[in-house]
Amino acid sequence: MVAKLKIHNDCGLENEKIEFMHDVLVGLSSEKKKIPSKYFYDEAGSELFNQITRHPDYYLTACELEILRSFRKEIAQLLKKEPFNLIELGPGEGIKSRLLIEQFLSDHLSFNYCTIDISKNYLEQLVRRFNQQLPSLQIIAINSDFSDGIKWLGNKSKKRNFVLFLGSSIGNFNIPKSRRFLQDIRNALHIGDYMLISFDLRKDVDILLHAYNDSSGLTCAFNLNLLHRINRELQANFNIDSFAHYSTYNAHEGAMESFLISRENQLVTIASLNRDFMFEKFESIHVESSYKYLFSQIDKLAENSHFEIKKTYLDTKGYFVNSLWQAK
Ligand code: AVJ
Repeated sequence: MVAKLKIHNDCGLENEKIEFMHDVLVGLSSEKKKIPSKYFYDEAGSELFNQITRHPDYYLTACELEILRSFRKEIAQLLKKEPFNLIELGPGEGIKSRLLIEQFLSDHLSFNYCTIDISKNYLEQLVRRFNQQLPSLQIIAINSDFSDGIKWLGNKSKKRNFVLFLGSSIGNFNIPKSRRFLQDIRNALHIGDYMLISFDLRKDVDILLHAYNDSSGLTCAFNLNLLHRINRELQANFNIDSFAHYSTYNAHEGAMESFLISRENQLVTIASLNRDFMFEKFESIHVESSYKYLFSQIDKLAENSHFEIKKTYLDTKGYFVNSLWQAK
C-alpha cells in the first residue's frame, strides 16, 4: 500500500521560525514598518481566510469558481493526450483544484497531484479530504513556501507538467517580484508544459474597497491576527485593540494596500527578539499589497517569463481572469 499522506518539509521549514524572527525584526526596525503578508496563514489566519473566500464582498473566489466550472471540460480536453504531473502552488482548501481534478478523473486522464503550501495545517486537511473524496488520486504534499516549492519543482520527471497557480496568489507580489517568480517557475519547466494562473483585474475602486473591508469584519480580524501570531510565537505583548485595520487602493500601483495603524503612542516588547519597538500614534505597519492587473500587464508578464498565452478565461462580470500559459 502506497502511503498517500506524505508531507515533505525538507525544503527549509526548519528555518521557518528563524526566518519569521528575522522578517519581523527587519520589518519593524525599518522606517516604514512592515511585515510580509505570507505570515497571515497560521491556523487561525488560514481559517479566517477560508471565511473571507466565502464572503460575498470578497468577489474573487466566486468569480474564479465560476470560471473553472465553465472551462474545466475544455482544459481536460487539452491535457487528454499524455500523462502529466498536476502541480499546485498554494491550494488553500483545494476547492478550486478539486473542480479540475474531478473533471480529469471522470475523463480518465492519467496524472498525479503534487501540492505545495506554506501552511501545514492547510496541507494536512487537504490531504485528508482528498484521500476521502478522491480515493484514486496519488498525492504528494510539500510543506514550504512557493520559492522553495519551485526549487523542488525542478524535478527530474520527464512527464508533461501542468502547474496551477490559482486564487490570484500572485497578487501579493509586486510586478518585478512576479516576473522573477514566473521566470523561476518557467526555468523549472520544460517547453510545452502548461500553467493555469489567475489574476484579479483592475475594476471599480468601490468594489475593491469592499472586498478588503468586508462588512463582517473578517479581513480586519485576519490582518490583526498577525499581531496575535507574533504575540504567541515570538513572545510579544502587542495590545491588539490598540491597532486599527485600514485598507486602501493605490490607483497608481494598481494595488489594494493594507495597514495596521497604531491608535496611540506605545511600546511593544518582543521577547524572542530581545527588543522593544516604539509605535507613535497613527504610525502604520504595512501588512499586505494585493495587485490588480491590466490585461497589458498580464501580456507583458507572460512574454518576459517566456510563456505563450494560449487562452484567457473570464468570469461573466469581467472581474477576474484565469490565463492558460504554455512554456515557450
Ligand atoms: C490570497 C493573496 C489572493 O490578496 O486577495 C484576502 C489574501 N487578503 N483578503 C488577496 C487576502 C485580504 C488574498 N490572496
